[in-house]
Amino acid sequence: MTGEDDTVPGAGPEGGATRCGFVALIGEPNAGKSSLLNRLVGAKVSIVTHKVQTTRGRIRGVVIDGGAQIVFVDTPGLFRPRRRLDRAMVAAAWAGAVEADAVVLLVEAHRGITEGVDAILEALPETLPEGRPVALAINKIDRVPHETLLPLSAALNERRDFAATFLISATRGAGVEDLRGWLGGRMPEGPWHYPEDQVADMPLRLIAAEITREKLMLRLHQELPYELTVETESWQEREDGSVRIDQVVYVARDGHKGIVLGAKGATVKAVGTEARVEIAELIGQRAHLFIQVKVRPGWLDEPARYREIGLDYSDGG
Ligand SMILES: Nc1nc2c(ncn2[C@@H]2O[C@H](COP(=O)(O)OP(=O)(O)OP(=O)(O)O)[C@@H](O)[C@H]2O)c(=O)[nH]1
Ligand SMILES: [Mg+2]
Repeated sequence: MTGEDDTVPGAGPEGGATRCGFVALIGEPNAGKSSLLNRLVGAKVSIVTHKVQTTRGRIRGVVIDGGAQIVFVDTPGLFRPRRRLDRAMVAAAWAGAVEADAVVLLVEAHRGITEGVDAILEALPETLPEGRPVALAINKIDRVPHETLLPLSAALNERRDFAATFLISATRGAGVEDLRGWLGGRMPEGPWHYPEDQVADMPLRLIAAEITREKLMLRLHQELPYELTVETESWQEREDGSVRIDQVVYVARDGHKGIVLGAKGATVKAVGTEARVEIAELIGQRAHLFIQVKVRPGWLDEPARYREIGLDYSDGG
């Protein structure tokens, strides 16, 4: 993966050659990529909801397995994009796969080879450099009878010669350690990119904004979550050891502001409380969170809004 120059080189284990590499998690929206990332890393790095298109940018989680440091890249779901934001998200997902040392394709056990999975399988050979190992992870095995798994695995392996197949449950943890161990063994030799104790590579202000977006997504319905974005505007350490965080929720339409606020501000207040608790836990400090809701009709056409969440506006053009 390119663009790593700004990272702190970490020391590997004493003696012995270290290995380090990138693994991209790809799949349809809602396949469980972020759940798997969190499970692999053992910490909540990426937000998870029951809705599609939760992850927007590329989220990195870091883990050490034996002598290998594995940098997992959670990606937005792969689907047929229509809108600019969709296109930028899908481009980011494919870029994650192209730049990685290994790729894990997640397929949902209970849905099988959907049209979307079919399209991904079609696109893989023409998108990935030759020889790039792709592992198959059949996820959500807790949702199906076991006897359905072998036929699904066989059908998928007929479509592509996967380097390995794993039957996993990202939420329950089944099969996840095997997958991680296998990936660790495939990482190329090289120095670790991150200090040993680092689990994520994202600025705290972005993680904090993502946490608030997760709480909003869980409370709001229909198209609204798509049409909003959250940014952390300021992060001030206070003398008493607490931190004051100011965030803005941008909505695209006038009518949406009221929905985000809720009656007498009840919705945004509840969201703020939930987000504050989680942010405080994450940073190990008391947090004061202030959320403003602003109408910004054109935000979906503003490069800066894309940059803020780690996307390239021109990818959507
Ligand atoms: N039963 C079950 N549910 C799962 C499993 N893994 C993920 N889920 C659920 O599937 C939903 C989507 O999970 P995410 O991790 O957000 O999926 P994603 O692939 O990151 O989704 P996008 O970011 O929208 O592309 C959530 O409700 C998860 O709790 C699993 O192993 N078993
Ligand atoms: Mg996700």
